Amino acid sequence: MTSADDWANSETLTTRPETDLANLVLLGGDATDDDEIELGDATCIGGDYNGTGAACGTGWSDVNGDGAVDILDLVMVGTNYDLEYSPWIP
Ligand SMILES: [Ca+2]
Ligand SMILES: [Ca+2]
Repeated sequence: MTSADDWANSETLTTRPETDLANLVLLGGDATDDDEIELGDATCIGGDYNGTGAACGTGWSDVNGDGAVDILDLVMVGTNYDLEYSPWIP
């Protein structure tokens, strides 16, 4: 429960502090978690096709995280094939 006293020492912020974000790397289709989208990723996904996800080294075959290993995961590999990273640029 709040009261007027709870806000007695409050102050409205007119500016917000800036926050530096770490570099983000977004890789769609890197099932093997080696920062490269290549044949091994497609092989991993193919090996668990119609499954719910399986380890591929330190990666995971369900690359889009929807709980199913299917064509959508392979599409991610195909879309980003031969890429090494995909830096996020705000
Ligand atoms: Ca990979
Ligand atoms: Ca999936």
